[in-house]
Amino acid sequence: MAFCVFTTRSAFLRRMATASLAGKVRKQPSSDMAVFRTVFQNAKHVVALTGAGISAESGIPTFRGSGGLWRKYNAQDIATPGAFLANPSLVWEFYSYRRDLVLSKKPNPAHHALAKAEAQLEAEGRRLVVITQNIDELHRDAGTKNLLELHGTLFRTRCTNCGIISENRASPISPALAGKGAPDPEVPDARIPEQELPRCSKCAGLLRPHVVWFGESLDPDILNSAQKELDKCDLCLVIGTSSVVYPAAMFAPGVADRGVPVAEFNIESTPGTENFGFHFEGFCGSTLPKALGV
Ligand code: BJW
Ligand code: ZN
Repeated sequence: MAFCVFTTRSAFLRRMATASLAGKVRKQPSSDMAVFRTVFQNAKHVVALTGAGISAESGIPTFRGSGGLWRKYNAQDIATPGAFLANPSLVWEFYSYRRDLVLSKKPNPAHHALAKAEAQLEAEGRRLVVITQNIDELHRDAGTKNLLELHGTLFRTRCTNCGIISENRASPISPALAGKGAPDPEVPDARIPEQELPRCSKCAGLLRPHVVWFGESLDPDILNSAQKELDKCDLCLVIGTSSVVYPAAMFAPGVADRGVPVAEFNIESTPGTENFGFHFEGFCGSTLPKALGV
């Protein structure tokens, strides 16, 4: 087996960057920022896949872990069609609380870094697109233009009767939800009658949040667009996601499988980490601006 000695740091960096560009994914992900920077500077088409962790430093709780509890419920137990069918009042309280919380929050340096990088790359004839699982619209607020929102948004409703989708940023979204939705575990369920929950202005049907719950299909157009970006990208960033929810969880491993470098930014390892060439542990509000040089 050939034994190779790199005489200078820059020779080593060049070799590593070439290896990464050639798609060699090592078992132990690298945390070498200088090597990543070289890969980033050479990339023509970057996909950033984001999850709840990118908004954590804006003060929005993540979905899993201790922050994911609302009252005594796991957030993932309420984000289901079954929960809405059984208790639409409870589910609307949960979403009403999150709408109000998000309306009071701003994008953080990680959101801004992606938006700035997109603009910089575009000026150089390169491309960066954000595929987000988040429903908080903070990427839009930061100025990201190339954006695919896989799981919908908190600020659209869909009528369960006629299917119409509408923008809605009202607070409260219906008078009966005013002051409701407090996350304290002692707060009792408001048990709002269905007629007083948000209703359709066209047909008076019950509205629901236009988000994707467990067991529901993602919008096929958005999914197709995401797949096209993933197929074409030559660098993928995976930021603040636990990589456990499908189909998003298979996006980055799929990119890595075709030999494209993938860099994960998270405060901890995830089930995806071992598939990726780079792992930058820490708050993405600090690591990402450094990595993108913005
Ligand atoms: C930081 C940080 C900082 C913190 N800096 N990092 C294949 C196999 C097995 C199951 C399935 C499968 N295909 C489909 C399924 C079923 C299901 C699924 O995936 N289940 C798994 C749990 C096993 N998927 C679906 O049902 C999807 N539908 C579908 O595929 O339809 C077809 C089909 C259906 C059924 C069977 C087969 C096929 C729909 C999924 C919809 C997900 N919806 C939600 C709710 C949206 C609305 C809402 O928000 O209320 O989306 S669930 C929830 O999870 C939300 C999130 O977008 C999503 C992902 O969570 P995310 O973003 O990763 O957040 P967290 O909290 O998990 O992680 C945060 C991370 O940040 C952590 O790693 C932290 O360490 C990190 N972090 N601070 C950097 N400062
Ligand atoms: Zn309607």
